[in-house]
Amino acid sequence: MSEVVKLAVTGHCAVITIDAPPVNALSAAVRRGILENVMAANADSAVQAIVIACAGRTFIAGADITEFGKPPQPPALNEVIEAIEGCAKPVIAAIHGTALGGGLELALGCHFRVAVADAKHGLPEVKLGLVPGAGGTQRLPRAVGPEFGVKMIVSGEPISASEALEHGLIDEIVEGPADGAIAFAKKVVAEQRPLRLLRNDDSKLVAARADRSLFTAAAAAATKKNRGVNAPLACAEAVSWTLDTPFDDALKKERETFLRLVNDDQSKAQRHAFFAEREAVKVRGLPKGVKPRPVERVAIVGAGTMGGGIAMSFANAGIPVTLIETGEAQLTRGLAMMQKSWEATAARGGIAPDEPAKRMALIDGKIGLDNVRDADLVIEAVFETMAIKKEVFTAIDAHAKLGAVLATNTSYLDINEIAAVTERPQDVLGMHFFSPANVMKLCEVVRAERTAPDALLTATTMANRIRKTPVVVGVCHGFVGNRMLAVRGLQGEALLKSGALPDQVDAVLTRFGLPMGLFAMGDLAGLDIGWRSRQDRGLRWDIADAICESGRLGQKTSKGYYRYEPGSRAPIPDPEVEKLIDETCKRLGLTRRAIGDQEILERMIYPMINEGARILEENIAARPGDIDVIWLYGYGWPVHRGGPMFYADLVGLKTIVERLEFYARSLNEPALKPTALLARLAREGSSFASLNAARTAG
Ligand code: T1G
Repeated sequence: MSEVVKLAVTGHCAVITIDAPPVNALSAAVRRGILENVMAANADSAVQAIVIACAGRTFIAGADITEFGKPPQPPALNEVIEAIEGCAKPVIAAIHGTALGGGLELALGCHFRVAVADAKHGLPEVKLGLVPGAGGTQRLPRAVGPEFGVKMIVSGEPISASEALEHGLIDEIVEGPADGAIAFAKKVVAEQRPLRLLRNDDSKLVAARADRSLFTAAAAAATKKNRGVNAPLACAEAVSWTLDTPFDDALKKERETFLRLVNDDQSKAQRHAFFAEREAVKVRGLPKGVKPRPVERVAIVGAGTMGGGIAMSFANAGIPVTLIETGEAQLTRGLAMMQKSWEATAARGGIAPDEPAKRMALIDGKIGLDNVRDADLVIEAVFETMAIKKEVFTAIDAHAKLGAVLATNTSYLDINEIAAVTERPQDVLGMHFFSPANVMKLCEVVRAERTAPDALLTATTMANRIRKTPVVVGVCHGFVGNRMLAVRGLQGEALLKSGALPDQVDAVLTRFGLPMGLFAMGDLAGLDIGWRSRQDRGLRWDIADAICESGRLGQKTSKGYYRYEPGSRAPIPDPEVEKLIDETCKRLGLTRRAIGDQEILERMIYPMINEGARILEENIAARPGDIDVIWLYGYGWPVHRGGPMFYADLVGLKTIVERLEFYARSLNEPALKPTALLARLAREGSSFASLNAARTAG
């Protein structure tokens, strides 16, 4: 008898219940248990209908992703689904929580589907670099039509129960999943409803079969922005088989496609990202039993772009915020920016029309730092200079309640130094959000030397509560993300001196899959930020400084590394910049040369990987996967490439070490020499994945 799947017969209805926490994933044991119990119920003459339900928080949330890449264990999911579909008695799926992937595919093999009102239904395989591999590409379009089906499968986004009912994915919305399903089953039996096998129901395919353009337009719309990513196109192609390929043949092709993709590096990268994100939020090294402090109200100091975005993130999660500024004008401007942003989202249908007012009501605008007094968590987001941060933290320390967690949103500065101006360094830490703070998922939670464990846990818990991805990092200049970004920026400057131009470097990075190139991003953020930071630290970057000294500060001055037409953000290569680069290099006695794209890619990415290894050596990040998560969610690293450290394993650490040694020598740049950790892993034929496994929370 199965440990994870139970059968109970009440009246003439068999209820098969899957109980495999945390998400009832379709492990081999679950598949076996379902098959055994479906066969038993089907063979039991007293049973007139079969309900498949789940215990715990959700219906089956998919195949067990931890089994991928291992030898498949019988029974295959397709076999289980075909047994359900072939039952002589009605089989009803009782959906609650999230019916995803193989879970929804199993429900699609049932003759009927009912769901509770807040259930979600989706085929998110594309987010793992896959196609649905158990008939989803063929059954879902037969339930909802190929145009809506291709949109669901290519986006991977779940739909609500009401949408599922509207599109014919489910038959009824019920109160309690199992009880509702039993009641529905009794109706089906009483009415002697014919069993609906989606494999035999082509009624929703007729229109698109008659006019294929209906489908091709939907497929084109769904796949338009997936450059260089395999799964979305494969998903669209698989759905197209509903129009011209017999069901069983299409199922075979779907399986072949799935097996091809599951062994593809892109899917391995996306599965790595899935688990790395879940690993990163587990804070290592905390004493047993430590609990987060309660947080009812948050105070944000500073209503600028970052402060406003952070305040929005908390209000989005329904948490009251005191937004503090020093002057009325700044406060009014900050509140207006938030109101405008929410209204724009509501206008796009992103939130309900009454949400902007509800969320604004959660924001209490105040003048004066004494207003931090009621907050359990204070987040400072003021000007990025140490003097101002210290002044603000001295005032916060004087007014904040005992036990409040005091966080700074600094991007670079030394939090130990900030903590030292307070009487409570144990309550001080960093919460480094990424702009735009109400959109970007990443929050680097910076653990200072004296940060108390429960203060740290409070910050990561609150980041999770506002749907951010918190990654705990240590104190150093730039923590993890910006420290690696600075290394890339230095190489960008060096590449211009070697002979590349901004648009060539940026094109290599955007073709790699990054949302923006290095120089275009500098123009967007403002080149004076880096310029001031270099001046603070007595550093000179000849070309970057010459660009700034000529008044080219980026988009805000309509010119930086590029020029910009009035009202446009599109970067246009500017001969003036090429001239300035040439003049600077001549003045330095440098001879520029043609640079190949491969050299640009290597000199952009490999030094970042090297810096990531250095960060791991210094324990500024706990795991290589944490660094990947930081780059995936803070800088838009393409998820189908898994993150810088995952990508390093794909390239091979030995190759990276050899190339770094070559550039260190040929460019006479000792800083490019491989770090000890990277050299050791390469020498041992090891990988960051092995380091990840060794450092993953027990
Ligand atoms: N397999 C294995 N473990 C899983 C899992 C899965 N499908 N989904 C979640 N987990 C683990 C997760 O690692 C974490 O573990 C715990 O469950 C809680 O997850 C044949 C081939 C369901 C919306 O892509 O989207 O079906 O860290 O922290 O925020 O065509 O999990 O606690 O040890 O995310 O409440 C398709 C993936 C698979 C769904 C719940 N399905 N999961 O979110 O909890 S491919 C998916 C999710 C497939 C078929 C194909 C979310 C969730 P730990 P969590 P959550």
